[in-house]
Amino acid sequence: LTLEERLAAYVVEGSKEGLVPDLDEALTKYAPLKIINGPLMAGMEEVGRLFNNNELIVAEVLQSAEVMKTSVAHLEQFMEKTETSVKGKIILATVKGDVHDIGKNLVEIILSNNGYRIINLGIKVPPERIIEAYREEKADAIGLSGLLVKSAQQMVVTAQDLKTAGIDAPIMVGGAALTRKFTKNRIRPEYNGLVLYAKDAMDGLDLANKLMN
Ligand code: B1M
Repeated sequence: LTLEERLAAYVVEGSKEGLVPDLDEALTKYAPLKIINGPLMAGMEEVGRLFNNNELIVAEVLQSAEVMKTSVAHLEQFMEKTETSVKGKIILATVKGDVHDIGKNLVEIILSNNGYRIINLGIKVPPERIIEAYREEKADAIGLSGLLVKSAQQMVVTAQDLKTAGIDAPIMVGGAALTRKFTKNRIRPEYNGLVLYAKDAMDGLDLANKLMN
């Protein structure tokens, strides 16, 4: 197998044997984020496909998630960091009912490496908790992540609850089941502030930078 194929295979097989040396070798060729978005994400896509076809069970997908998390944790130290004063404070949460957090945590890493203070509320976060944290932290924006189809609907509910609570701070939404169109047609009409769709973590950073300028 080529290096790229091996990296994808660690994720698919949920195996860490030899992972770190291969990540280090990949770092001599690619930037950390390229490794994540390239071979590691390709592995995750394959895991999703196999899982969908009932060829993997949840326990195996969890092991794949572990490999992804270990990889991201190893690569993080090599990511570019900008030493700026804090550009803004952003609340981040995976919405109620959803446990997927790899993408959200990647967004946290990218934003915090680029001058943002992130309040990461974790997974399965109900709207009440987001409202409370927003008020406590006096945050500049709120980031919602969710991968399940039902999470997209939960984002609509969250936006409605934030609106009812009188909050109109910008919201950034992202995650696999979400689309720009759903964001525009279904979430935006339920909210008084800006609702921005981010297709990936770098897009999230670009949007945050535009917002704060
Ligand atoms: Co689950 N899962 N899972 N899963 N899982 C999916 C999402 C699924 C598509 C797999 C499939 O069937 N093909 C499917 C969803 C179906 C649907 O609703 N359409 C699914 C399912 C069904 C489930 C369960 C229901 C399975 C079950 O129990 N029967 C269950 C759900 C439990 C729950 O949430 N209540 C479940 C559980 C799990 C595990 C726990 C085993 C594990 C998660 C571990 C963890 O996160 N700690 C898991 C995994 C790993 C996946 C797949 C395989 C991979 C997800 C991932 O981590 N991708 C996934 C299939 C797939 O996506 N290929 C799948 C890598 C990550 C970096 O990408 O999160 O998309 P992603 O983030 C991207 C962008 O989306 C974006 O930036 C990132 C890239 O830069 N982004 C943002 C994300 N959030 C953002 C927020 C932003 C900005 C950008 O701003 C705020």
